[in-house]
Amino acid sequence: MIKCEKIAEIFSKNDLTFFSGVPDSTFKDWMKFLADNNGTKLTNRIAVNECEATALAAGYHLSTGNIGVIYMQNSGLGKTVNPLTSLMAKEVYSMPVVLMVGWRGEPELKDEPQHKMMGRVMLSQLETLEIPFQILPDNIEQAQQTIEWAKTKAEKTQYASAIIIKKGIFEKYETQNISKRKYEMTGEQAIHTILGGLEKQAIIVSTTGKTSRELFEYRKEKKQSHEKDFLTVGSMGCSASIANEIALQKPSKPIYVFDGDGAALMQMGALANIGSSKAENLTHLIFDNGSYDSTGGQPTISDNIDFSKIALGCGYRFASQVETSQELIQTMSILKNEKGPKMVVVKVKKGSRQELGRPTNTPLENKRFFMEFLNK
Ligand SMILES: Cc1ncc(C[n+]2csc(CCOP(=O)(O)OP(=O)(O)O)c2C)c(N)n1
Repeated sequence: MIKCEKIAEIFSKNDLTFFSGVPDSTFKDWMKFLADNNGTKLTNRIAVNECEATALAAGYHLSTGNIGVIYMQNSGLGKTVNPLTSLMAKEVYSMPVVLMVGWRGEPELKDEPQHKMMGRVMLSQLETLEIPFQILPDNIEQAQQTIEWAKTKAEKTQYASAIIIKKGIFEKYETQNISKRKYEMTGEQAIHTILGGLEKQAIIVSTTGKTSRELFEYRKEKKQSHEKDFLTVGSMGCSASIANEIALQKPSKPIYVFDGDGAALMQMGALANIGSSKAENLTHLIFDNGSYDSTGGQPTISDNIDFSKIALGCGYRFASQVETSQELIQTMSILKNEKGPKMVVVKVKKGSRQELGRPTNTPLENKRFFMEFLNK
């Protein structure tokens, strides 16, 4: 395993001091280290999505002449394709950048279904994009060579090179700067409070990560079936759009989105479409824990923005923010008399149960039962 401090030194020595991206659990300790800053000269700009991170690296290069590093889970590689091919490519502005890509779904290793395909095609996708890559070795001397290689390659080609990060490479790092956000409920408590008062027919589309896992566990614990829930196990940021179209297609059914702040930020443009399409039966709940909890609790920028004002500005008919269970119960009851699209931002604590399970149904089973229920 590699110590985060050592890797930071190597990056610094190579003038790779600008980092931007969306977190991944394969390098969560490195992310925690970056977030703390630790007196290093490294800048960490957590981006709302990987496309934005690439654009930030372009802005960094234009203003300093230096090379930025963009980090991502391989699920985010697709989001970089447009700026890589139409901004950074040699035929266009020819800009150097180093990608740090977390390898989820590595063939032969156990991983969740949403990572399998990307894990299988990732290396050939990099080849198609003409991006040379090396896998970060699990030893500091060789890791140093890989980082130097990536920097030199990007410099020489004035385009991208990539370092692939396998699971378990970084040594454990404990966050020093503990979040000072204090809210009454956890995300799971808020989910339980809401589910206790929803209509029997309510349909839920939940976001990737812990929210879907908590929803699944709730149903299991209450011995309820899972047919009313569509668990978006991947496709971060897409749940609200999936739910919006379902709401438009099924106007007589109450449709709820269980979203995360990171996911809502990732595809914030979707709010404009939801607001414009005016589905009266759509309620968008954002469990705002100020972090990417599912990938290690790295901070999001949600505390700087007001989702409910943005929703109203986009045309939602109702939007509110709550911080306590009492406010949540009151708001959920007021909501019933309001027309959608509606949004409730639920400010919650960071963190979840250690022993939180994962859905035991396959995505295909989830889809089949959900479609049967939706079309009954
Ligand atoms: C395009 C893309 N980038 C990154 C990820 C990795 N990822 C999975 S869940 C998650 C965090 C989601 O944060 P949020 O929506 O705030 O929900 P929370 O985890 O806090 O419950 C991230 C970054 C991903 N799945 N897809």
